[in-house]
Amino acid sequence: MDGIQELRAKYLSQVASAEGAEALESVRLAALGKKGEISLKMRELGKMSPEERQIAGPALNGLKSEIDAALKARKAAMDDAALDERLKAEWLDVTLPGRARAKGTIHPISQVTEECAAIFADMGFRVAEGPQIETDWYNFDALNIAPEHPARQEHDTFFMHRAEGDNRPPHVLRTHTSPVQIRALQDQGAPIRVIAPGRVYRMDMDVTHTPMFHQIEGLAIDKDISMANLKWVLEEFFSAYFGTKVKTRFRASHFPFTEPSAEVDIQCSWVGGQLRVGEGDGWMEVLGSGMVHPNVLRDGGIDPEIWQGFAFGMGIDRMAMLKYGIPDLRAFFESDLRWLRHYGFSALQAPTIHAG
Ligand code: 2NL
Repeated sequence: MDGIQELRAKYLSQVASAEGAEALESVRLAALGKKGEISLKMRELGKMSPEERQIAGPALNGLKSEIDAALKARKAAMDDAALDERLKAEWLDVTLPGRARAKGTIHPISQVTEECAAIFADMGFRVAEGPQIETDWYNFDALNIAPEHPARQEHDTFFMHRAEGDNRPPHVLRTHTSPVQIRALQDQGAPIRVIAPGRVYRMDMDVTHTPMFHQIEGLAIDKDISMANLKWVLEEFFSAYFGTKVKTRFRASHFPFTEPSAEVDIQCSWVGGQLRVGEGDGWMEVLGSGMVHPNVLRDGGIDPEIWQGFAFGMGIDRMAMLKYGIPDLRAFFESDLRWLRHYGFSALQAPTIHAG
């Protein structure tokens, strides 16, 4: 049949020179599409005589297959070339060093809380937790704090607002973590050994006070717990915390919730303007403590004729400053650098920890 060779040459050359998938598709449509040149020719087969058809039929079919194969081959070649391009362009050097990320560190208050909890855990104390919004019964009455005590005045404590006619018992932001220990005593009974770390709130704001701070209290109740046990536990604690033997000094004091009560100092000295804990003949007050008052034991649901024990409370913020080298509360507020160093702020160097 005339023209087959011409068609063949025309379309094979168009396939060979087509650039891109769209151009190739246009060639396919022009040759093999519904209205393509070869398709139209095939439609004409029906009008031919059987002899003519016997020649033209196979020739057109052969041409169709040949162009089809050429289209597929060209498509495959173009895909290969595109893949090669991508492989060249998207090359990744997996041997390059990673990009270092600035890491933060645990907050000093959290770190010190965990350190303290771990030391007391070794002496059999478990961590107890409780609400930061307390009833005034748990925060005050249960601790033998009389209604006329100054801490119970609006001036010193954050009282929750009550709408007119709301007769629920008054609630406060806890002023110490003692209520946590009352709840632990009620829930678990005696004997008991717990510590209660957490946030506490007092209406105080000046250069040495913030309205929210952190406290850790401890409570040990059994049948024959004494002040001697208290002194041993505290000396063990301070020595472990500061990493050096630390002596304690007890001074008689008064708290409504303990009787007798003692304020506890730790041994320290000042060398070249730097505080050194566990050295020398100076003393620094760090803690309040005593034997739990019988009224408080009763409020905790246990019989003071059978059970007795000690309790203590100290400030976590202060303990953090002492250990991480902030000499007094004012330095904490005036010098952020030491805290930033502790946080691992990358422009600064590692913290220097000194004790003893
Ligand atoms: C201080 C004084 C203290 C307590 C806290 C306490 C708890 C219960 C019963 C009796 Cl459940 N006492 N806690 C006892 C003595 C002192 O803290 O000046 N802290 C910084």
